[in-house]
Amino acid sequence: AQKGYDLWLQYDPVEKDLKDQYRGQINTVVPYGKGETLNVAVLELQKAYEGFFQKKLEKSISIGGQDVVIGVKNDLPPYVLPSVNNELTQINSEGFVIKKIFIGNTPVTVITAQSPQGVLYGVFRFIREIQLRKSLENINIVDSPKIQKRVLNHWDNLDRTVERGYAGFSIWDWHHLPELIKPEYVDYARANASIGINGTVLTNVNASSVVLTPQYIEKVKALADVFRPYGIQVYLTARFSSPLELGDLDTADPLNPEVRQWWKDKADEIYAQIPDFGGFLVKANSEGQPGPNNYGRSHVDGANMLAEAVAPHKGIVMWRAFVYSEHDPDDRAKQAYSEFVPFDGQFHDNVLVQVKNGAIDFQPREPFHPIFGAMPKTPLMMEFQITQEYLGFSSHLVFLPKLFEEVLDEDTFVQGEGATVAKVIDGSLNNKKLTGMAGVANIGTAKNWTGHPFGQANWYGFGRLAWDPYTDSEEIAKEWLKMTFSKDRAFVEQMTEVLLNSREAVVNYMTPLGLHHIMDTGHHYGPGPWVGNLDRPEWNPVYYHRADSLGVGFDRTAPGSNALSQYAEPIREMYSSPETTPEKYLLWFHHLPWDYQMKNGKTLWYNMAAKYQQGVEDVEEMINTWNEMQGYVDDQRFEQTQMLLQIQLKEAKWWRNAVLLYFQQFSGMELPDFIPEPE
Ligand code: GCW
Repeated sequence: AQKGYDLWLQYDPVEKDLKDQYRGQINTVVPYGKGETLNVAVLELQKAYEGFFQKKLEKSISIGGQDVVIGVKNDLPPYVLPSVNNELTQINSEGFVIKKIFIGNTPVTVITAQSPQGVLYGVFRFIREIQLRKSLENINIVDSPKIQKRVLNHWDNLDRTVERGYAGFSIWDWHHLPELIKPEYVDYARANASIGINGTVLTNVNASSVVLTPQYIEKVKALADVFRPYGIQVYLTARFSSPLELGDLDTADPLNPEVRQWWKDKADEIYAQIPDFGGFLVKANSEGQPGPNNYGRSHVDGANMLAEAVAPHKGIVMWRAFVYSEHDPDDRAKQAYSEFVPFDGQFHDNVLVQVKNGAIDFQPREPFHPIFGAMPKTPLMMEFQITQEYLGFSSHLVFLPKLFEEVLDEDTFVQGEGATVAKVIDGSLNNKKLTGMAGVANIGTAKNWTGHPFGQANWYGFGRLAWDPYTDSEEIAKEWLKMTFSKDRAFVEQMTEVLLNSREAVVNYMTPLGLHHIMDTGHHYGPGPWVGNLDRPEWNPVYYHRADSLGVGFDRTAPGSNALSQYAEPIREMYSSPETTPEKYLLWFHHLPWDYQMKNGKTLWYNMAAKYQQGVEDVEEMINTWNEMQGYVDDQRFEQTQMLLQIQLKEAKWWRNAVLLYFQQFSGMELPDFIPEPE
């Protein structure tokens, strides 16, 4: 069988010397309460136990020594409650408490929460503690998610192709739904619940209105029924022109009463089938998608209309800020901010404005999006891309939590120092009542879900950061490696280094020093800095690097596009001069001469070459380390990764050679000696 299907939920036998110790802490499971979420929690614990100890975990109805008591607070027996009451006051509706307590002289482990979902998260956490070989002896964990809506965005089409998907086809088998429920659906839900993901948008943001027909709503309901026990809400993308396409209306104008009624009716129809339907995700007036602007209306008009339709059902609208158009050729990076910031405070309470992490498009590195911090009265949702559209698809090993962490940790300075992006997103900066984080999924029909075995780490890491955006990416790397491959120290330490360096490696060999969007066009795979013939100026790599004989880079300071003015002080001032701009963002904000002298005293040209070379060497190092890991990993994943790393090395060289040779025409400078002759 193909390795990797079980993701990080491999419940392999616990080592002999630890087995008794762990088993001694888990006698039977004693569930209190009822309901399908509690049921799946018990089942998961039993499944894990059986894997760890090859023995069935019995259920009992009364508490004995070393039992695991699970249930929501209100269902627990009165003699258990006092020992966890204090902890229960510290958690939110989805948080949990895992605590070793004594009832008289009887030691038991309690897993409790305010809601069944919290209990399920607690059970998964308890299992993880065993997977990570942590002690259960005096276990006392109190944890709550810091962000409310933790959702995957599937860019899955109804014909099962996946936009920017590199792991096969869509896992949603629409053709056989609603009757055929595949085991994958359950395992998908388990995996998501195990990391706290509580929502999934099933369909592509480039949406088809067909999914809103009764025939499809029935299919969506079938999936929602599978996911519900796992605390996962289902969302759909809403194509703005749906009333035209499905509703016999001749307009989709959001201020037209018939259109408004159409959406209300549509929402009612969906909620009649799926009472806990999450709501809509909308891409409007972006890349040719229809939207309120088509009728001379604003994003607020559009978003609020949909928000009103789902509000009676407690639904939300996630309205994307990813907008740019060919009519504003000056600088694409500025457009979302200029279009959205003036509307701050005008969106309804159940609208989240969903903003990509950077102002261009999911590049290997971008400065944080200037909208973060600039809309204090509007709930803003982070959109990360887990699928590697611009980062080597599923061929390259890139550990994205490092990228996500970098963005979340950036200081927007909007209210003085310490106003990090994470604080904008978790709502703490401006007391936002609705919070969210979205990740564009990298999941498909590949037998290991993500194509590249290490792509799983990015799904896992996204979930962990959506739960707690302050989590250290190093911790995530270690957890994932231990649960996915091996707990051996030597393996974990060396591979953690590989994961943590892999993000900088891809930046080095693709777009160092603030370069961006120089991938070949359309598919975005491999280098294409020379492309300049596409109709829309902002789709051309030459638009972004602006190389000429005088220099390279995009001047976004005042004399240039002045996109920099969208950031707060002191960023604005610091980045206005190349000397005080972090070198990682240098060419994002400045157009500089090829012989511009950098901090190390060498020229820009030299440094650029050095970065590309470094990127290649980074991959070589990854390969060397991986080759030493053979003893820790099954042959299948070992060899698969080994072969994929060879692709990555070949392509790192491709990038280096292509970009440097292309830019050399402009720089007219010699390549430094460390760049090898082409093979
Ligand atoms: O990243 C770009 C992609 C498009 C995508 C768009 C978006 C779904 O190239 O494929 O469309 O962004 O995020 O809407």
